[in-house]
Parts: sequence; C-alpha cells; structure tokens
Amino acid sequence: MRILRLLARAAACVALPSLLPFALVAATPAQERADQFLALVNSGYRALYTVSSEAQWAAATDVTLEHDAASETAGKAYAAFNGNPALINEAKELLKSRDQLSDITVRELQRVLLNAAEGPMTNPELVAARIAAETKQASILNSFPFQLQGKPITVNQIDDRLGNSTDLAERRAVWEASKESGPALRPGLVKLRDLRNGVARELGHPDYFALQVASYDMTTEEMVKLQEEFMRELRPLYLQLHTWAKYRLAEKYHQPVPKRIPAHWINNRWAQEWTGLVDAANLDDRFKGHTAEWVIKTAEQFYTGLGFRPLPASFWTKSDLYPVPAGSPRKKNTHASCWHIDLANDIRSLQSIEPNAQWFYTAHHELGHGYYFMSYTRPEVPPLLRLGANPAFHEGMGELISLASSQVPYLQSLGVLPSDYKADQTAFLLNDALANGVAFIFWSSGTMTHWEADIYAHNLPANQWNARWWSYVRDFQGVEPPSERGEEWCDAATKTHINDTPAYYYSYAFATVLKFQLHAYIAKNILHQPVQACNYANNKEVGDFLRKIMEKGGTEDWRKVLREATGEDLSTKAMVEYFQPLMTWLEEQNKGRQIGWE
Ligand code: X8Z
Ligand code: ZN
Repeated sequence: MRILRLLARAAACVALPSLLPFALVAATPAQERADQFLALVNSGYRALYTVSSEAQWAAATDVTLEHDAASETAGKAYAAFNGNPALINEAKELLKSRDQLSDITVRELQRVLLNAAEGPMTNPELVAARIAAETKQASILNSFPFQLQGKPITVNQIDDRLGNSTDLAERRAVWEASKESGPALRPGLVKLRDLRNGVARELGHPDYFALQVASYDMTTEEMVKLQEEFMRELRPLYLQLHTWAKYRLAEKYHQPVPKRIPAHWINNRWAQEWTGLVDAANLDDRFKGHTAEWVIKTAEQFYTGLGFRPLPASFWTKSDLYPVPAGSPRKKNTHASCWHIDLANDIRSLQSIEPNAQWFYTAHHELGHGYYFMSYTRPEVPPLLRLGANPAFHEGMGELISLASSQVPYLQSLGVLPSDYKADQTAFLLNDALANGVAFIFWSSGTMTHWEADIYAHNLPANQWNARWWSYVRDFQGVEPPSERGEEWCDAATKTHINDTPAYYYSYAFATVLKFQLHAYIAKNILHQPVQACNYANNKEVGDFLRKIMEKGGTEDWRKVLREATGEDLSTKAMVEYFQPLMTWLEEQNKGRQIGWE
C-alpha cells in the first residue's frame, strides 16, 4: 500500500465523529474544545491529503518534471497544514487533559501529532528539503532505465527471466542488471536518512524508525525484539527449508552444494520469496489462457463473494493496472500499490498485471487494501483514523486473501485447476513455506528490519551500508552475492520500500504472522476445514469476520482488535502449526545433510 508515507494518512468533511458517543451526555469542556479542533483538522487534513495524493499519483504513473514539481508543491502544502505549530501545540495541550476525553479523541490527537512529525513546520527549511529530496528519489526510482547487455529491459522481464532461465550465466547477468539502480539511488538515500531523522527529531522522536513504529505504540527496541522472536520461533523450520532448497537448486543447476545459496540462483531479486522450486505446485502455466483483466476482476470477485460491495466504478476508470505498452515513452512505478486518494470513495490501484501466478496473488493482496479503505470509510471513523489497526493489519488483510487465493479448492472453483485435480499436499505446503511465508520472514524480520534500524536508529555510516546489507543477507537468510559487492553499490536501495516507504518493512513480517493467525481462526472456527486446504469462496461469515476488523480502522488499539477477533495475542503458533506436517517431511528428506550454513 502506498498511502503517501511522506504525507501519510488522511482528513474529513464528515462532521464531528468524536461527538457521537457523547451526544446524550454532557461533554466536558475539554471534549468540546477537542471536538471543535478536530472538526477543523479532519477537514483540512482530508482536503490536503486528497490534493497531495492526486499529485503523487500523477507523478508515480507518469514520471515527468511537471508532475514532480506539482507533487513537491502539494507535499509542501500538506505539510504546511499538518505540521503547523499551532496545530501541534493545541493537540499537545488537549492531550494534557486526556482523562476528560473519549478514547477515540485521544487517538485522533495522537495521530495529529504523528502526522505533524512527518513535516513539522517548527523547522520549515528542513521539511522543504525533505519533501524535495523525497520527490526526487521517487522520480529516479520510478523511471530507472534498466538495461541488459546494453538493451532496455522492464522489471516484469527481469522477473520473468529470473523465474524461467536455467542458464546460470544469464541469471547472473539479469540479477546484476537488477542491481544497477542502487548507485543511482544511493546519494539521495544518504541525504534522506539525515533529513528523515532530522524531521522525526524535531518533535522529540529519537529517529525516523522510532517515528514509524510509534504507529504500533511500540519503541524501536520492542519492534526489533518482536521480529527476532518471529525468527527464533521459525528458525528450525527455516534451516530445514534452506537445506532442502540449496540441495534442490544445486541439482537443478548442476553445481556442487554451496554453504549459502547464491542470490542469482533464486527467482526473486532479493531472495525474499523462493518461488518455482516445487514443480508439483508450480501454477504459472495454469494462468496462461487468461488475461490481465481477468486477474483483477477475479480478485474483486473474491471479495464480493465474501459479501463486500463491488469496487467503486471510478476504480476501473482511474486505476493504472497494466504494464506500459512496449514502445510507449511513459515511465511509471512498477511496484504494486493501492491508494485511498480522497480518504473516501476514490480508491485506485497501480500495478503492472500480467496473467501469471505472482500477479494473481498480488492483485488479491492489493484489493485487500482497497477493501480495508472501503470498510472504514464511514462516518463513525474520522478521516484522521482511516487507517489499519496498525500498518501490518492493512498488509495482513491482503496477505490473508492472497494466501486464500492460492488454496487448491479455490483455484479449482475458478477453473484454474481442473475439478479432478489431485494436489500433492506436501508439494503445496512446501511451496507455501518457500514462496509465501517462512523464507520471507528471514528477509523481512531479518535483513530489511535490521538494516533500516541500523541506518536510522543507529546511524550506520554510509560507507558501511553495502557491507552491512550483505552481512545481514548472509547471516539471516543464508544467501550470498555471486561476487563481492563493494560500497560503490547500494543493493538495499534497489528495493522499492527502502526509498519510498522507509522504516515500514517489518510490517510485512508482522502481516505474515498475522495472516496465518487469522487464517487458522477462519479455517477452524468458521469454515471447519483443514488449514492447509480450505476454500473461503462465497462464505459470508468469513466476510463478516474480516469486515468487523476492518471497519474499525484505527479507532482502537490493535492488541484489543486482535484479541476480540481471535481471542489471542499475536503469535507465530498458527504459522508453526500450519507447517508442522512439512517439518517432519523435511527432516526426513534432509537426513544426513549438513543443516544450515554456519
Ligand atoms: O510491497 C508489497 C505489496 C504492496 S503493499 C505488493 N509487498 C511486499 C514486497 O513486494 O516486497 C507484498 C509482500 C511484500
Ligand atoms: Zn500491501
């Protein structure tokens, strides 16, 4: 979800929601004062969020100097409102009487301060410098001209070649081509590290990473510790998976078994998801007869089948869903995202959908954001709180539906798999672990989270960035580069989020754990089906369960939302249980092999 990280979150003309619970009892003077203040802030926030997201949308879907300039100007107007010192002071003042305010009012005021911290007008030069640098970085990222052997190559083509080529020399050349954007993005990222930290410190946050995890009501240390717990609990399974994968890949490429897996052996540019390793669960060919339009329409149907409304008509006219046609000079961001342009009904998605399994899951993921937006767009949720319970809940919804969309009975109901298809259960489970969950945790909780914590919270000198990146890839993921990568590279910056959604990626690890937890609840308590093979399709009770979580938006603490929905606290238990049958199988397969890479 690209919800304008820089401009973050939204505003309203929806009148005074915080008055509603108090309509029948006399409001305290503090509550009355807060209501008046928040009515103003919500409407200004929403108006400027809309202007700014429109401008950012134009810049992301058609990279031009004009669109960049408009986006920068709109970003400044947005910050001028949200970071206004009068607004900051009033929010702080009101929070001193928080015991006289409703819970939702307190949450709105806290959000006012978090939004202000993204562009505090207590230091206008710093904010202006940040917005200019963010705009420039996005522009370089979104228009980078990748080349292979001197010829232009698109990101989808890079992914296709890494997904299909069995020629290691070719794979290495493509992998190396995909890292060419790093040096172009490095200077901007070095500058942005300081600007982002400077902005965050202006309102007393220790650094930019701390500002982002404040959305979870957590500190940096708590978030990093949580991510380390995820890895600790999943490590035995990961070590088995890693071992199985490296033997499998060595066989595939006719190479000796390495200690760590060379990065270009894996289909994903960052080894974040390990797809295509399990032939019996490889569904790529099954999507060949379909169109990209079918992919996104089918994703919508998944949600309407659960009882959600169809997407607004404007979604179909205003979204940018398909790759730029060959030969078109237009440059656009190629990473999937979903946008809540006006914090009301203008919902759009930016994708480059092609009919294959990866885009099929991604389309289901993106619409998870879209349906979250739609669910909390209601008068009871003020624009300031039109957010997920936390960012990982937003990601988790899409991830959950993406997991559901990969289950065999659902694919059979669509005709992607024949109705008499006999799935090899172990193969599917193995593929899930490699491509949809376990390997991903060691990239997201490990490499991404630790590297970003280092650059923001621990001020890692820029001349150590690439070495640190690869030391994390080696240690957490057990993956190594095809050759030494010196500091002239900035391989972290080849990952979209490092540039335009900074200090956010732990949210995907959290979302992965959450998706297995929600999925287990749904399978056991609503569908009464086995967790590894169940079909959500057309089940309205599942829709009601998800809607109850989503329609709250950011009005309640995420811990409470999770406990009320599932009766549990956040835990990897469901994820470990989901893969338990696989663990036994892997141990058998890996007998006599050296496990891990140390
Ligand atoms: O960025 C995304 C989504 C957009 S919110 C496509 N994801 C992460 C990534 O691609 O790195 C989904 C899971 C991980
Ligand atoms: Zn997402």
